[in-house]
Amino acid sequence: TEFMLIDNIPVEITGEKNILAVIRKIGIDLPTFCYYSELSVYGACRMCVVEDKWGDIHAACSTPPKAGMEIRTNTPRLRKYRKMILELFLANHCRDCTTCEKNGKCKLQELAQRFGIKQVRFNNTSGEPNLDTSSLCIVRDKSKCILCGDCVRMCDEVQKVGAIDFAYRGSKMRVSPAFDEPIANTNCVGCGQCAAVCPTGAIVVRDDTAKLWQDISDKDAKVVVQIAPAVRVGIGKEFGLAEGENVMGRIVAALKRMGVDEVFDTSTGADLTVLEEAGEFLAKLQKGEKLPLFTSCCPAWVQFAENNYPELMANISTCRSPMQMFASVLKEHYRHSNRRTVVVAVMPCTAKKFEGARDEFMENGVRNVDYVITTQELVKMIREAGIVFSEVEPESVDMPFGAVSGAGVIFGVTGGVTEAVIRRLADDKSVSALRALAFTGVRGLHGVKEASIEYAGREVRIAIVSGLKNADNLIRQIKSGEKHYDFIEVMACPGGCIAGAGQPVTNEEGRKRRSAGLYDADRMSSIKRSEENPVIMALYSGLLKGKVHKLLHVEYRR
Ligand code: HC1
Ligand code: SF4
Repeated sequence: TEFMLIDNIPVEITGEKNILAVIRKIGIDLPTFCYYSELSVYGACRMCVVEDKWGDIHAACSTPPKAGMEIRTNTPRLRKYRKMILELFLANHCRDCTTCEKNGKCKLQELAQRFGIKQVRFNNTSGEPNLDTSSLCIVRDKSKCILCGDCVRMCDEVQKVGAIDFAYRGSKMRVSPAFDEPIANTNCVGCGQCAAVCPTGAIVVRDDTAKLWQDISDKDAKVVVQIAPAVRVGIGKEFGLAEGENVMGRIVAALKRMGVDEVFDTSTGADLTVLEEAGEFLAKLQKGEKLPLFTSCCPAWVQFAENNYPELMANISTCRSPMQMFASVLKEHYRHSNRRTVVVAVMPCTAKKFEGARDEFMENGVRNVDYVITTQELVKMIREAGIVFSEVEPESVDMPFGAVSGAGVIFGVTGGVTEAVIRRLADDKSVSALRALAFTGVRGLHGVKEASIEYAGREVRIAIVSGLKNADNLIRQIKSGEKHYDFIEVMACPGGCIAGAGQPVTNEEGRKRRSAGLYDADRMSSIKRSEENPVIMALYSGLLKGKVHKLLHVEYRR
């Protein structure tokens, strides 16, 4: 075994790529702006500096550990250095902190406080807020960017989109889309992952809460809310509950207290998706039509395919996403209501804001989903309403759509859609067969998974990817003939919707807990398969009669 000394403590080196990881292992929270273990090392912010025994200074993120190394993390020189860096950042940063979207969650604010910055010795050169509000999903404010490049690397390395990059040099350097275009005019797919890693308020999720407050207070509006699967396990921690705890009942109750009329579960929509998508897959399989079939519930993925692989659109399921299926059902159901029906979706996702606004999902100029509120926005509304979330008594969702299956709930984690569809396809409906599905390779948070099942005497090959770069790689392998699949699930956010950019930001451990929260909900659900959901059966024999294609399917045109 190899050791190094950190602040005189011997620490074992166990394959860490840099000394930052070794330092954090012993409970020292070395500050960084530009380091994420899942992104490449950029080494620009210099906050993670350490001193060696000769007094030389190194950035811990870009220095590999060596046996016998002696490192100090907290010397007077390092403290002075860090303060200086922070002051330089602050000098070039619009400091309207009290009205900033990121107030209270900003890394710069946090570190300035932690290092006791009371004044900044340099003139402020940032200017006024400088907003790009062109995207329906995210808002950029150039005046708050500290050039850490986290967004640039996320967009390029994890999402393979590359919508933003560094432009200009020296003191003019900034992060920007090519040719300084508004972000909406680029190939941005609205996944919001750049906002999820931005340490300041330079990229944030678009805030649509004002619309909801307004509709709630409008007596002529009937406000109907649907809640996505992943939201229930992503929100509790914000209110002091355990990360990953399923708080669906509290969310329903909080929304009711805020004044919304009806609350439903998007998992009901997911059950519809399972039946439709399984049907579509079987039809293709039996007719020998072109496979693979790609899932279509992730709007960032759909847009990515439209931008980069238009020829694949014929392979993407025609199923609307659960959110859109449920919304068209809801609008149909309340068609004759004497009030204007406003369908709001609470989603873990920023791209859903874009999906809801697509032309394909409008009827007579009216959107099926009137607007989307992310989990983060819901948190703000609950706080604004003064609701003490941890003390709210849970309530159930409303009738007549008040039933969901466990299959519909696990949609929120990578592999969930696939498992739900396989449950539908499996001939063997026994409990043990259902349990065995969990071990076919569909579960877990890996970015690329493979599984295979037997169906009607043949092998069905399945791939499950999250993170668009993983999707891109897979598509290349398919095109080159290296890989063959029949069914492919794609989610843009690494880990699936539980790690959506609309959720409160979390880490790997948090993603595991959220995922476990959804599988727990499935285990506790007495309805495991979508086809066993009585609401779905009633819909097919009622409201959906003769309208399945119109309400549940879509042809993307762009
Ligand atoms: Fe998702 Fe979906 S699972 S896309 O991740 O298919 O957003 O949670 O609502 O529509 O159901 C998101 C989550 C969500 C849809 C469903
Ligand atoms: Fe890139 Fe996603 Fe951010 Fe758009 S929203 S700039 S695609 S990371």
